[in-house]
Amino acid sequence: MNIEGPERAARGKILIVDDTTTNIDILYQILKGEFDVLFAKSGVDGIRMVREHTPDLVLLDVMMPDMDGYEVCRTLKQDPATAGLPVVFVTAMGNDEDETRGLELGAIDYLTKPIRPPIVLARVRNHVELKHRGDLLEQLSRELAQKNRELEELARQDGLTGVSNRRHFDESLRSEVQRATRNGRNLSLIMCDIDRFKQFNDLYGHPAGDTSLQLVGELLRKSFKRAGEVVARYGGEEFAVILPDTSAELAGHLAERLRLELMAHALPHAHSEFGVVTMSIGVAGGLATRDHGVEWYISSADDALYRSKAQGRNRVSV
Ligand code: GH3
Ligand code: MG
Ligand code: MG
Ligand code: MG
Repeated sequence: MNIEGPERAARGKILIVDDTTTNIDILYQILKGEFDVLFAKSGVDGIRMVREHTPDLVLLDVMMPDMDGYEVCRTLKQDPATAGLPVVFVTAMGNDEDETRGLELGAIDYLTKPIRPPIVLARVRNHVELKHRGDLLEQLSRELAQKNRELEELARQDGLTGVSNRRHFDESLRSEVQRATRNGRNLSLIMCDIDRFKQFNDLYGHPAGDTSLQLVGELLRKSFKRAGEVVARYGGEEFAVILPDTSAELAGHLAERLRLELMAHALPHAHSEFGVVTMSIGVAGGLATRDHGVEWYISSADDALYRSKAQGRNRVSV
């Protein structure tokens, strides 16, 4: 982004808060040529206008009847939404104590009367310029943070199917096993492998194979979207699902439903004994304990998957 961009070109917006009309008018005359000028005649009104109009700078009188300038400044600085707004005191109270107090409350500047117009104008210009630069930096860092989040999200995804990739799966399983062990909770793992997929590719071509993988990924994503559930592409045509707080029995039912849903999609597969694309599924689960670590989940789900293959494919083993 260009630091000389549109934000820079916008006129600064100044809010004058002063209970005396003459003071407002003097400042208005100095600033009106270069800035949009708003005014409020009491501290309470001033704070309301800051929230409504988000000015770039506040010129704040100290002595006002209901709520003095120090109190206004303190209020603005305490609210995160207005804390970054530069406050400049403009006051007849010119002794060191008053000025110190104003600056210690967070004011960026302290101008004493009588007002010297060129000095006021030059200082206001500088403060508004700094405020604009600060705003721009803040916006940039927000955009960067957003981009960063998007990149992190991408780094967790499998490029073809959009489900989690193997790396994210490994991390998630490790932390879920730890969590379930610590809290004595159920945890289940589902492993799915598409049946006769090599033949599918050979018969229909690799691009059609990719499309089928995408469909299976989408089916899995739709089936397991509760918070904490992780759907991942474990390898080529293998998918895995982590199910926190889920018993093996329930995971088995969910896996069976998934198997049937894929069959219902009826993707033709002429070289399969079922005529359509199917998958074999293995489920491992139960209470996580010290004996049931990450390796146990993986090898148990793998063993169950192997049984499904050996017993004729297109089935779920727990
Ligand atoms: P089984 O029923 O025993 O699982 O047989 P299978 O053919 O599915 O198993 P095998 O492991 O022999 O073959 C897996 C095939 O999956 C091989 C490969 O062509 C295919 N495959 C793996 N990754 C991809 C991919 O990203 N895109 C496509 N189109 N095919 C893939
Ligand atoms: Mg006053
Ligand atoms: Mg395989
Ligand atoms: Mg396979």
